[in-house]
Amino acid sequence: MKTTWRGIMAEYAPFFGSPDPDSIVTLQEGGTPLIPLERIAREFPVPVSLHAKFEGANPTGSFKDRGMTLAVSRAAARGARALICASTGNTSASAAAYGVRAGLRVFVVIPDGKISRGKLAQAIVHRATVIQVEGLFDQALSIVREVASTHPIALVNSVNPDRLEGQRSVAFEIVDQMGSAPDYHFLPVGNAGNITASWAGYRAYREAGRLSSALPRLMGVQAEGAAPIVLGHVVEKPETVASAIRIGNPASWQGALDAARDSGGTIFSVTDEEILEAYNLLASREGVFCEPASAASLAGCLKKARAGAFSGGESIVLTLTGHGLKDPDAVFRTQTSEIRVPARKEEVLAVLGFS
Ligand code: AN7
Repeated sequence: MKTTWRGIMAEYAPFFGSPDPDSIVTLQEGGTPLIPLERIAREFPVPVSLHAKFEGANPTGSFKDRGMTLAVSRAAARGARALICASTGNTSASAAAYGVRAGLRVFVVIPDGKISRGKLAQAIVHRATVIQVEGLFDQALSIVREVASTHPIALVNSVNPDRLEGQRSVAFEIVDQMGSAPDYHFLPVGNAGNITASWAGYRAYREAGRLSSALPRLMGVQAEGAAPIVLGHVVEKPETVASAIRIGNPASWQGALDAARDSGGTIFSVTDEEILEAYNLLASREGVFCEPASAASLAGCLKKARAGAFSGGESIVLTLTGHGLKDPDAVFRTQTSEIRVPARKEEVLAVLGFS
């Protein structure tokens, strides 16, 4: 058989303590495409090189798989029988898949009625026990943290350091794909684990001698209605169309601030309208379908471009954190669907403009 991508723990083994291959629980996550966005780049006021790291191409459709392979492998090796997480959807989908692969029971605690249907379907199909709490993600997270600290069940939220350790791999791959780090790396910020991990990844790669160019500026983008880090205080009632990042009290708050400060980047917010504009632009101009939260990265980049932040020639990477199929309702909420005609060739030709 041809050599295939073996998943991040095998591909970047020295960065993960060179694990015994038999101990790895993997769905061959990572190895995701770095897609040029030339049509969108042409709209920028100055020429830039723009790429999307399409994390929707991971096995469960989001970047969470990078951390889950580590967290579940190590939990299983320690003899865990069950996993628990709180989630806005993607973590639960990933935990459910990796958990079942390791033969563990999985419990997911989600905010009532607010997670997208695709993600809920994943948790259900992998036989996780889904517990909806009548409250927000932040409440769900504090409940599972308490439960896991006092009961024999492994917590696989990003407060588990194994998760962030695995999520560093996105930076390794970007450097390998580009041959250097980009000047700017934009990504959505919810619980703030991913920006913390991406920054740690670039630094680890440089310390290991695998990145000789400068480190990128990390540009974290929150949704305006769920922007605690930007505001500098907890948001009691976060609201945004981007349900994945509807989080009012991020666990890795300090990590995000450090990443932005130490890299010379920033954390700022965009409106839901800007998120949806970017979401539609990616799908309709580039053929790239990501979920709304993911498009916050492009929305933020466009906002900076329009404000004159780039002088020309910069290389920019956007993390598109999750696949658009996670949340198909987001499409139908804003766009009309099919054209209906009687089942005759003439009717179809008329729509094609050939009559
Ligand atoms: C598509 O699944 O928090 O800032 O519980 O699903 O690392 O939290 C998801 C977060 C961005 C934010 N994009 O990343 C969960 C959860 C998508 C996401 C984020 C999430 P972090």
